[in-house]
Amino acid sequence: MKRMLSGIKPTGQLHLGNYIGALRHFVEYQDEYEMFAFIANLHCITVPQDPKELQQNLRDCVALYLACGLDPDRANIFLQTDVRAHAQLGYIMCCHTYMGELNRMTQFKDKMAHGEKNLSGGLYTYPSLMAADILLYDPDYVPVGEDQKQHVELTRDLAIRMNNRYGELFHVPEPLVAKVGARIMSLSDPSKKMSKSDETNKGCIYLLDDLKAARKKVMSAVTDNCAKVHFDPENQPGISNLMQILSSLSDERPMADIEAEFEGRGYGDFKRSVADAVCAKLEDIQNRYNEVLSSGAIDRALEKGAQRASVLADEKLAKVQKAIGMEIITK
Ligand code: ATP
Ligand code: LTN
Repeated sequence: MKRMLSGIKPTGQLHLGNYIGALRHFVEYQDEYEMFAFIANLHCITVPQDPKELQQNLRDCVALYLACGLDPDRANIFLQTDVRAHAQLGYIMCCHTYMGELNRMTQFKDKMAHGEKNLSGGLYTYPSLMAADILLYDPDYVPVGEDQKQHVELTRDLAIRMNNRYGELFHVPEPLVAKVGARIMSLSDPSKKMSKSDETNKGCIYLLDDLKAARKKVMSAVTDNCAKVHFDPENQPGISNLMQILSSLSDERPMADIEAEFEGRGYGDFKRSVADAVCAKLEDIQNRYNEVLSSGAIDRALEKGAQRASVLADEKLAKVQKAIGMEIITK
């Protein structure tokens, strides 16, 4: 069985972009692949966090994994810090990453360009830690949204570099970026991706948003004056974004099908259909989220997942340290 791994960094509440770009694929693939889905809590602290809020976000993230349909009996769900090998291989990967490579990572470059002050060293080196997260498990595929593709490509470069230098250590993984929904845009500014750092709170639909509020965000989404439901991300970014949301939430319905349904109809009608699809999905997720919270399933899932993940991760770390010549007593 081929293996798949991915993680989410819950620096805030999970949103529809996280669901459509990443989480729903974890669920889809859990039968076909051996799935590792973890909560990247080490990555969370690359930016300042309030401890109470962070703890709540981490718990919510696991609850949402389960509520969205990840099943601990089929997928390995775990917290990054429960498997110590992540931090240790992360340091080793950092020592094999060139500063030039880190300087080219767009997420860090964007933050620098915005003139953000006091960025942490952890934020700068986090692609090396992400490489360790992945390479510890030799996955074949890493399902991610478009914004993370560059990091998986760096992971591939690092794996090849270390394999050439020390002998075959890592399987070289491939990013898996879906054709539709890999970059859901902000509803209030379709030139930016939907993100938890949205200050206006109008462009981002959180999975735990009140349904009325979510509907309102869809109904006030920025569109255009072309008066035509047509898929053209360049010239009609707002409408195309809503079409991607609708298609992703309705079994990848083809864009031509959506265009045909709304031909000659106003944007109001179209937005109502998108809002209905979004609210139906949120309601379903939120009902299950409430069940999960009161069931004790979170702790059980994390314990089981960490046990399985640790076996693979510890073995890989030992192999790497030995190959590098870092150990004195070799087993
Ligand atoms: P944010 O910008 O909201 O902070 P992020 O990408 O920094 O998100 P995560 O929450 O860890 O951090 O993202 C988890 C997964 O969700 C990643 O695979 C990421 O590519 C995907 N993702 C995030 N935002 C979007 C989006 N707007 N559209 C599609 N996929 C997304
Ligand atoms: N960097 C990712 C989260 C993440 C991840 C990973 C994703 C950390 N480690 C390994 C896939 C594989 C983010 O910020 N979204």
